[in-house]
Amino acid sequence: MKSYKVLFVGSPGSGKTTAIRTISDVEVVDTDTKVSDSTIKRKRTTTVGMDYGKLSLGEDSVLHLYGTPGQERFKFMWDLMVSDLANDASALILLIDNTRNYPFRDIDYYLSEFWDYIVKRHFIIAVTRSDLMASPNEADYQNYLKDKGILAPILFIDARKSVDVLDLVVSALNQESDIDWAEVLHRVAMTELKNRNPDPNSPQFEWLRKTRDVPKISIIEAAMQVRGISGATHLNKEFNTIDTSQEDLECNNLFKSLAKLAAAIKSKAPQLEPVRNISLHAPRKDSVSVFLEQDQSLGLLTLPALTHKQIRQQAEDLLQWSDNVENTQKT
Ligand SMILES: Nc1nc2c(ncn2[C@@H]2O[C@H](COP(=O)(O)OP(=O)(O)OP(=O)(O)O)[C@@H](O)[C@H]2O)c(=O)[nH]1
Ligand SMILES: [Mg+2]
Repeated sequence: MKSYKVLFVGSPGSGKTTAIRTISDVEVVDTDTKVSDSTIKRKRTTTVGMDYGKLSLGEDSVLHLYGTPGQERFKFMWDLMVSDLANDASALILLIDNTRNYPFRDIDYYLSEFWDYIVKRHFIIAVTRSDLMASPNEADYQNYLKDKGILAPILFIDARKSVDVLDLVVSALNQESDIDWAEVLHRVAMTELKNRNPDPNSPQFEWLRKTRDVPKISIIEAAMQVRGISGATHLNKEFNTIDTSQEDLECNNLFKSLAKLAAAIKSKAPQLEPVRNISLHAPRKDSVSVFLEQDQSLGLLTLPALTHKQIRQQAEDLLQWSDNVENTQKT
């Protein structure tokens, strides 16, 4: 039996679990858990263990599909998977969510995180959720990669559609000419119509079960699990504290003042773009940053080692997970 492996990586909500579920012959063991108790703007669950699925490619070959958890706080899993389970994978598929604030920045981030892994394997970029946000378009992505000197196929897909995900897999395994892709496609389409049975013999099954039991956590708890963040405060639209890790009242008040400053700038200089982030940096001290959205703000105290770009990436990830505050308070 010939066996192939591909690894899916990408930002939270980019569709890794969905893609694997869409084409797997076996039920994908559910290691998703509800996202934080200040809940969810983009989706209700996130992967905490990993995704594993399996697709038969004919009588004597099989494809194993692995997906990493997207959230930074589960990053230890990335290293574990890259060095172990998916070390002999032949391709890395990077899913990019086109609705995120800076999809190109996501590409840069994953390129640098997985560079050593990528250079030895097929590398494919798949852009998801472009039905919800059309820009950047295919040409934009191609130009961006060309400028960076990266040669990688770019596919625009809907991770919920088996045909689209299979296209990705075909591209990932394109050197394997002895696979009857038409047959695989037909079978996957048929399976979509049937109920799928769990495969209790899968060696990952037991392992995955063990990784399931993760308590629900809030945006503040999630923030505190990110390397380099030493304090966090979540503010509502009126700049009142929803939740905080900070005992230090002075620092909390500083977050509030910075958030209010942004509002003041907006009212005093309406011709300017609204300020979305204010940061105070001192070379050897913790940085104080506030990230503002329409209905909420997140204040972060971060160690000097973290660059501003890293802090921003973390704040974006965290904020994209928390529901707008009005909704949260209603429910
Ligand atoms: N509209 C739209 N929705 C999509 C598309 N691809 C995926 N989705 C949806 O986006 C969500 C993606 O969620 P997941 O598959 O859980 O994302 P993930 O990458 O596993 O996220 P983490 O486990 O948190 O890292 C699901 O609700 C999908 O149904 C797409 O192309 N268009
Ligand atoms: Mg997932």
